[in-house]
Amino acid sequence: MSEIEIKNLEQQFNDRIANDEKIEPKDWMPEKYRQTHIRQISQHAHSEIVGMLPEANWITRAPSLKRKVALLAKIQDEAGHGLYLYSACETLGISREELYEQLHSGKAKYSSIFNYPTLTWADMGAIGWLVDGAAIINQVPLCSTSYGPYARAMVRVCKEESFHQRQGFQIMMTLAEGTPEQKAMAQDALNRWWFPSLMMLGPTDDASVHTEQSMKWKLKRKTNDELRQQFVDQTVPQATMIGLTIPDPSLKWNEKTNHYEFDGLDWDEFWQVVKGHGPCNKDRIDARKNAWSNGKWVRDAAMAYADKESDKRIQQAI
Ligand code: BYC
Repeated sequence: MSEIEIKNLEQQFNDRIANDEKIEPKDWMPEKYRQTHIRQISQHAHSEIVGMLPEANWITRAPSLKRKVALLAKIQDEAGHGLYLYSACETLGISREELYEQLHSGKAKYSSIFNYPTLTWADMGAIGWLVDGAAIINQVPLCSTSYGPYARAMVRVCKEESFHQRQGFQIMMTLAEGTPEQKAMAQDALNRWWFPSLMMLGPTDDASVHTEQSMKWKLKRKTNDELRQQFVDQTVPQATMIGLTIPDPSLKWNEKTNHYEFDGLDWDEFWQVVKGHGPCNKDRIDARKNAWSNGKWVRDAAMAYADKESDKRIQQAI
């Protein structure tokens, strides 16, 4: 293709983005747009799948049948989200095997938040309330992201995340209204999950290498700091309502800006976790690698069955 032809295609592509048109898998797109989407969508898919592990730790210890059923349903939803997202990513020309290989080898990232341990039942409440709460704030704008398959996947994901957030908040509310020991357990979970949940929304805008380009392509519709502020403004009143204290002594309402001021994020800790040195990084990747190798016989059996069925159809057609 000549340089002029490429320039024309780029111009048409930029016009479509400016007009809020969706880009579809067979449309022409700049190579960097394709690669950036593979990076973000795959990272998102991996986060959903790895994100099942901290909660799976509590399935057998849920305090009642009702809680167990709700937790199981939530974890199964996360598996579904991972599958829609892997499928959306495959439309960009990368195979499922390559995506898993990137996760297992450490080439692809997944969300920092899932490298923290789940120590008590209250952590199931804190994850639903705070982690899924932060995820909704991040993902609602992604429903209008420019790449069609990603945007459509996010619509259903966001509906399910709302249920997850409510089930988490309901667990926290019940504990906060319970015995002093139960309330202390809820407060302890909030203390441990608050800052990692804020940092999950990504580095500050001045340290974010991808935001500027991703905003231009309408892959991201809000910056990391905008999302973080929205999360704090939304969540602080919820904590107050159930009688829990946000573990940030500098937190205060600013009447002029109509926003909370907050502090206390440990970015050194964040980058350590992102680089693989968090409390559970090794366990999480080992669990995914084991699931992949233990599932080989299932994949082989499914392929053998598909081949047999295909042979049968060919025989019938002859
Ligand atoms: N953890 O330039 P930046 C869920 C990396 S799952 C690890 O700001 P970007 C759930 C970033 O990749 C929800 N790494 O990047 C599941 C980049 O490194 P690379 C997961 C992080 O992409 C189960 C570098 O730092 N959500 O809800 O513009 C149970 C510079 O960052 C993190 C998504 O994946 C992090 N937290 O913005 C419960 C949403 N943050 O790639 C709940 C989709 C940044 O250059 N993703 N990095 O090596 C996004 O919206 C964006 O990718 C982010 C980061 C806002 C996360």
